[in-house]
Amino acid sequence: MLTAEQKRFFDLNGYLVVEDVVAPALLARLRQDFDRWVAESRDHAGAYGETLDGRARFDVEPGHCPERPALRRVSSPTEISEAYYQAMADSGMVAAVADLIGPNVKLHHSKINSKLPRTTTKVEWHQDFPFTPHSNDDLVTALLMVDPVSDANGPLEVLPGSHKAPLEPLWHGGRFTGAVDAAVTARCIAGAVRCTGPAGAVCLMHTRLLHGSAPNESDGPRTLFIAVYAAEDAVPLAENPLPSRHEGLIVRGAATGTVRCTPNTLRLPQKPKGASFFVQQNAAAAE
Ligand SMILES: O=C(O)CCC(=O)C(=O)O
Repeated sequence: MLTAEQKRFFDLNGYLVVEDVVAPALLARLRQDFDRWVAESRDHAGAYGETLDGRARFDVEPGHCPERPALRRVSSPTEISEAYYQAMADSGMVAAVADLIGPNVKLHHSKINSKLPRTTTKVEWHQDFPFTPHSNDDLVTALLMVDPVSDANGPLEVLPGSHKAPLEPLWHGGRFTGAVDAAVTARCIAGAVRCTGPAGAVCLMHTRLLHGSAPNESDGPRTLFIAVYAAEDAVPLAENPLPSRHEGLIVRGAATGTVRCTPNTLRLPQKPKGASFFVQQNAAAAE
């Protein structure tokens, strides 16, 4: 699915935006399910629902209310929506990921990160690998744009090439903050590139790439369906932060039972106790 030039861009920069990976009919179903969840969220004052480990499936931002819903996270939507399952297991997104880390690819976890119009949710700069360490780092985070993503609605921002640098600690002062320190953040902001695109585009991101995102200051929503895929021979070294019954699902190729190890040194993460890592990052940022 990807051209040699696209693969070269990913190798060099650690990310790649590919358009039209999901057909308009599937995109419409993804949007319809999400709109229904936003409507349902109006009946809840805080995080609600339940996933495999007993934590809430739906997380809302502080200030969420029926008049101004601020649903910010749906965990493992593939378990409750055929459309999200299809996008995760059988779409152009999977084909593109397989071109990068195939031939054998499995799911690690999935989620929706939502920024409804003029909400305050932001994502502090971090790398994904220290949240989801594996025996090797052939992992790709695929962020599918369910809505058009523009400069104004809180796009994913990345630091190109940072996947080739050492891992940055997410532990500070004896505490897992889920974010890099202030000096690294300043470096990221100075070199940040925004990943924008039309609905149906996907941003493929290397698990070591530094990234973050700002609040949505526009009148349109920014809904990203995020699926984290691993090479089948990458074995998890920490508990899955979003366990689901689809964890380990082979989406391309076959199960070989092989373990491939590459050297990395990092402190193991702390699983969030709250409904999402937003709770973890916000608690640390507020101090
Ligand atoms: O929702 C976003 O803007 C960023 C997502 C992210 O940081 C992640 O998936 O690790």
